[in-house]
Amino acid sequence: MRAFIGLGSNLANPAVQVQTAIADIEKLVAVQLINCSSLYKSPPMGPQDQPDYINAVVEIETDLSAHDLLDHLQMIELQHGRVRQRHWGERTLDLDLLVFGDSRINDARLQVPHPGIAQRSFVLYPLAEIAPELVISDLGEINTLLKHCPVDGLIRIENSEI
Ligand code: 5RW
Ligand code: CA
Ligand code: CA
Repeated sequence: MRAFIGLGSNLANPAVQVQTAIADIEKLVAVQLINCSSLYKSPPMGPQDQPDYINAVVEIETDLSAHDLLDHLQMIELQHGRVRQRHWGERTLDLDLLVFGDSRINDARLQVPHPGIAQRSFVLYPLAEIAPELVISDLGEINTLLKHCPVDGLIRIENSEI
């Protein structure tokens, strides 16, 4: 199955957190890394008294089920020292399963496509960078979503800045 994962961090050297998390995802058995967006920096959504975020999106191919993939992603979050703090607060690493083939999943643990995709520039722009032709279940063409999503202070980071 082809899947897309959103990565975010705003603590403990966010760019390094995101880059090492991409390497951790690549190391998973039954997961192949297909493509990787640039890193992006943006002001926090949610509480404003927290550091700016670094975000990226990766595309993978996997034989895992969506829920087994989620287990692995949550394990990687814990390995990066993620601790539950306030709602929508700062975190060392957040991994969101954005898209899992054409699947629609709605249960207590997992909502796919991720409900925030269309409203969050820090998800949509990196996703469109690596999958400009993507059509998302229920949401439609990525380029149409992009046209309706303000940039919201999102900046693509050049490799030389990391
Ligand atoms: C809360 C996401 C409200 C969108 C959240 C909302 C972020 C972030 C969060 C991230 C940026 C969840 N995660 N802000 N805020 N990047 N820039 O990855 F509308 S908390
Ligand atoms: Ca692998
Ligand atoms: Ca999350």
